[in-house]
Amino acid sequence: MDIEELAGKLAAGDRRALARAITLVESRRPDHRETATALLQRLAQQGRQALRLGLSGTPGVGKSTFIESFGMMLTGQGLRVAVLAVDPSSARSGGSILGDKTRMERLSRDPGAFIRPSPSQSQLGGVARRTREAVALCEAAGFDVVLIETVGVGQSETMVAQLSDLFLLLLAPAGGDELQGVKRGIMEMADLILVNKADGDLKPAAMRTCADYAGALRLLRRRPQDPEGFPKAMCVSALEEAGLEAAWNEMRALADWRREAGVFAAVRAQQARFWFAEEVRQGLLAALETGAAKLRMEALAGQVAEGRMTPALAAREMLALLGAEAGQGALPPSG
Ligand SMILES: Nc1nc2c(ncn2[C@@H]2O[C@H](COP(=O)(O)OP(=O)(O)OP(=O)(O)O)[C@@H](O)[C@H]2O)c(=O)[nH]1
Ligand SMILES: [Mg+2]
Repeated sequence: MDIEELAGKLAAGDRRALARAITLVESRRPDHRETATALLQRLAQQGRQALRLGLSGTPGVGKSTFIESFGMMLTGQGLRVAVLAVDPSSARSGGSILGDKTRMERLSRDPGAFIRPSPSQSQLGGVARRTREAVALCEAAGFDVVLIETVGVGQSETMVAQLSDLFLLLLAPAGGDELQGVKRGIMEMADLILVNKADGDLKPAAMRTCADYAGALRLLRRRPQDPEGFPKAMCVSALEEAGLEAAWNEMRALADWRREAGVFAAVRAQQARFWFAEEVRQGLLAALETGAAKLRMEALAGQVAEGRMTPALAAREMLALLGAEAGQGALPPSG
């Protein structure tokens, strides 16, 4: 595969080239991985930037419906929108994939939009890298907004927050008067809380929920990356396409403020550091899984069990071996 040609087509916004490049970064084949790494390094020099929006919410809260309405609104303004999904396979049932096809039907046919469903079967480390690289590819292809969706389970939110410029939390109107079981850590990551389904019979409950969250957000410690009034809670209706422009205006206002305050670039730099360290960790773990490493590990374990080596000494030997292997470019599989 010719990297120059692929990079050229990507820069021209060719969607088929984008799809091919994403398939390349998803591949586990070592030669593909090498090409992907070279391609990404080449594209990084171009420095094109999209606004990266992370979107999280529990199943059924309306993520797909929101992405469709919000995405259509953005393409209607002439913006190009890419949608990526982050779903560790365990979180995703077959039914909702089918549901997505109908719920994002209009957006998936929109020439200004690109939707990449999440491939199944992966561990979080692989998902993280694949998504991060797909984001970079979408940016290189000139998309203005990249939406990264995740179901609110486990660590995937932290991961998506580390990939985004703005993190949006989608909530449903609460039944009673207590706040939904949103973990404090997730609240603290949110830049904008969107209470969805603020329509019909649900509207009063949505407005109460929104007020509750606005109150809860005010109690959180002020973050250096926020101007006055952020993070914010707002009501939207993805179904009736209400409140979406207002939400977009808030996102833009926040992003503009952060750019001017130098926060935007600083956060991206911190994220790059985070992912570098993460890659190193993943690389070491992968090096531990090679056949040779497993054999050596077993041999050393035997020595330790027989009392001929201390655990510390054996571990030191093992780590020295892993370091040499990881350093030789034994790249971990990406899946
Ligand atoms: N009343 C109302 N219903 C909505 C709204 N948005 C979504 N829904 C409904 O909520 C249900 C779930 O919507 P989805 O968009 O599939 O939710 P999701 O968060 O993508 O769900 P998963 O993909 O399973 O995680 C569907 O029946 C939608 O029609 C809204 O703004 N108002
Ligand atoms: Mg969905």
